[in-house]
Amino acid sequence: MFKRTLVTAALPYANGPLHLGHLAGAYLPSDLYVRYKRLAGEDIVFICGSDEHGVAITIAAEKAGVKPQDIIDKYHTINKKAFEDFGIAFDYYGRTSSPVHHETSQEFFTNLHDKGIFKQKEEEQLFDEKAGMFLPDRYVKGTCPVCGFEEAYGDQCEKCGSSLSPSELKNPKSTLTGETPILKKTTHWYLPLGEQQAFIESWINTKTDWKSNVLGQVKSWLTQGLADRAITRDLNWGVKVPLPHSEGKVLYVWLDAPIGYISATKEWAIEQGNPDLWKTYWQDNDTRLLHFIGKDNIVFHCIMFPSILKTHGDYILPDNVPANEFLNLEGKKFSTSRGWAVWLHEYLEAFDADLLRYALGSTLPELKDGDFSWKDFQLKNNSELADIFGNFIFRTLSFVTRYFDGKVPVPALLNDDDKNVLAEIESTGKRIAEKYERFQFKDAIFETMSLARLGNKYFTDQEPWKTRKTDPERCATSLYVCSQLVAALSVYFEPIMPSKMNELKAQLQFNGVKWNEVKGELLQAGHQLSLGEILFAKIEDERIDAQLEKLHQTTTPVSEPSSEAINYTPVKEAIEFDDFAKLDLRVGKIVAAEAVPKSKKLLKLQIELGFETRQILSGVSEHFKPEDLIGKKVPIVANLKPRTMLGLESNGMVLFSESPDGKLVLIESDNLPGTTIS
Ligand code: B3M
Ligand code: ZN
Repeated sequence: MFKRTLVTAALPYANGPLHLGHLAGAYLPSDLYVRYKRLAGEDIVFICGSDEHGVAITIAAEKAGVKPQDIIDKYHTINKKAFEDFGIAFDYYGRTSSPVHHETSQEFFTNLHDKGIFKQKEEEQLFDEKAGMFLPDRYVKGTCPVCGFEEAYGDQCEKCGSSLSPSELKNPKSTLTGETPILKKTTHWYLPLGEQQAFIESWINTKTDWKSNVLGQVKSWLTQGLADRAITRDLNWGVKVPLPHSEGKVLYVWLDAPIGYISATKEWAIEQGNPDLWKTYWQDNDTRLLHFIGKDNIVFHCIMFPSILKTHGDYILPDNVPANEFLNLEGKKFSTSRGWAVWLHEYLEAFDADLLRYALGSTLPELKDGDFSWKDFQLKNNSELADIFGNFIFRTLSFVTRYFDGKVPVPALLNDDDKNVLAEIESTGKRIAEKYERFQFKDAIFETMSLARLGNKYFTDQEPWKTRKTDPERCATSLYVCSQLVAALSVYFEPIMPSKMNELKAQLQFNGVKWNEVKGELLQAGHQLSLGEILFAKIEDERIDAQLEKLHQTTTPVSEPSSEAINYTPVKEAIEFDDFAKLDLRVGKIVAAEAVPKSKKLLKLQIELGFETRQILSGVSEHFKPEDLIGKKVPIVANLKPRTMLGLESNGMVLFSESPDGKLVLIESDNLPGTTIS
């Protein structure tokens, strides 16, 4: 039996806003768990923070044309607030740029280095001479050796999914300058994970209660065999390698990020006025450590970080890593770059946090990928929250208000139905608790709603609107029972919908109780209620349609304020069909793109049309970098007479769409190059 629990939720990169996929992976499940445990009266601390290192940050800065510090400051603030607004109740939300974190990570590195754990290797890596820097994997693009995709990254081909190393790419190019990188010698430190294989295997074998999706992934890594992992990088952003002669080298972000859980706990302890308190949560065997993450982080939390903690020696290892699978959106993968996402801060402008907590919680991707759709969100809200739970609350409270002066009625003799329903309060509470303990949050939510369903049915069956006249004692007794049920639900629903339940408790004039005190009489006869506003209203189709429309229109991650009126360009004068038919529109694939020297606007594009490749000049360099366009399949006016600009021939025209703020947006096609558009 553990005396206390430390819960961590994956530290989101501070390189962009949070979307619903993030919430469904790590944050909503961990928050449900922590809120439930707090209600159960257990000692639990909940830690998270921003992951502010690595190329995720430097690439975002590069793209925005600002410094990494600007990016992390911006998104740390936005994400911290979005979490608060969504009701994620961290005890501490840290950030890995903090001095405490840099010190803690360096201490880990030094500790392991002094123990002689690391291997030092000299090797050749790609170097961009123009930019004067070694290129992280993500800064190299080239042709995938497996499938021939020309836009593969140095670490992965997004077309065929192969893991790559930058030296495997054919025709590698630096994404910073477009130059072909050279190979240059550099020294790095490696964590020889192979030496930990036996330990990890025997440790994982004790974890019989872990989720099957997590164990499956870990075992497949182990079957492949653990290899050396480089834990340093040539980069000027991150935690500096604390060794002499290591200028320009930082810790690999996946070495320092999980240590961020520890540094954030240290900062929390300082805030508590008890700076050593963090040790109780990280170094005492009576503490249960849980990492909530998404499935792409499993190897780091189940193999790499435990190896580091174990080798250091002073730390406990995770008791469980309840990782979730991925959430899709309307049947498609979330994609930040394509704007296929529902951003949390934008959701919160339109609807209450709690409605999403309920709807998303009911479809969490616990063992397999899940899907969020707006129609489903509406259905969950309307037919469960409004029609069942909300209806039951409102019927009960308004009836008591109207016919019993707002006071919980005095019950007469309880019959079997009453007793059965009251007994369900405690037994449902136990069933829900069991689900929480096993990280089965979807089921926990389902069980919780089933008690509301039971209450609603009981109310209907009891027909108090009739018994009020025919059998006043029965009427009073049934409303007494309903009042107890509503009070119980106000506790059981608290982890799921904390702010709505605060409103409900205010209407009940009820302070709430601990989880296992939800039984017997929660509201005494005569207790005064205070009916307030309806808690769950229906969501009309228009509001859902507006969200769907927005989703299909949005092409950039953070969309412009929705209130912004669009000035549509008037439709041009009508033309004859024959005029239109003269146009030859085709799908063309941009296979090369480069700036035209001495021109501010022009890009020189090579367009493959299947039957030929031709050159088109396009005045779009203020909107796209050449590398943003390569590989894209776009509409082309194929029969425009060739023109010469700045001494270069342009044979055709690429079509773009212009957004209200004057930005050009790609119109992409899935069809083959050369196919017609009509
Ligand atoms: N920032 C990756 C991610 O957001 C990473 C998690 C770190 S947890 C220590 O998927
Ligand atoms: Zn590939």
